[in-house]
Amino acid sequence: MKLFSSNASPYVRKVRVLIREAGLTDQVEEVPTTTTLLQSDAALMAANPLARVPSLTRDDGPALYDSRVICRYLDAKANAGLYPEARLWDVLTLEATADGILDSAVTGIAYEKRLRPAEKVMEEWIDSHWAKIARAAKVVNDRWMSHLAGPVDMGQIALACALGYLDFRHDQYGWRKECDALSAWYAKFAERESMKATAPA
Ligand SMILES: N[C@@H](CCC(=O)N[C@@H](CS)C(=O)NCC(=O)O)C(=O)O
Repeated sequence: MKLFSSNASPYVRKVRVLIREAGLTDQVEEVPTTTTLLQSDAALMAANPLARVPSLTRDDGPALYDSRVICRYLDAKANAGLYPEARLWDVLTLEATADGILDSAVTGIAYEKRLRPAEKVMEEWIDSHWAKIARAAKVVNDRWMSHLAGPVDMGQIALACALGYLDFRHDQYGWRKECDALSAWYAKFAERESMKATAPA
């Protein structure tokens, strides 16, 4: 299997962390791919019409995307138990919350700042996306700590990748405000070998 990959993409990082947690490093080749909304990589586009990383090619079927599909597929393939049946809806909701944080952080804020000419950047747009992120982080801090204290699952991995991306690209907004418990959880989770090996540079 080949993974269209990018060191800076937090969605790719979810898959890369899962690969390491599930012991699949010898089965998935990570192919560094440079693609942007304004200039798509041709090989990536051939595998995924949306031209987004992560995308996964495999021998026994068409390419898979997006990160949630790939993570679920690889987890099933490795029988890794990162989507445990007993807590499935919680895990999926936590993963969706993390991905929602990322959608606001990547498309809502990073692309707005990086890809638009300065005079077209809309501050209210950025503020609204940050408000979603801050609200989601606070809800996780207030309501999800007992889940986060449990065994590692894909919701936790996605959340850690989202928080890592906030540190990487949006440190100035300070997601840790009012999120002491979450901040302490993240500091510990970030020490996992899978997280250290996939930290964005
Ligand atoms: N929902 C997708 C989002 C993937 C995504 O937006 N990836 C970004 C990189 S962080 C990308 O490929 N952007 C290029 C583009 O949108 O053309 C997932 O979970 O995989």
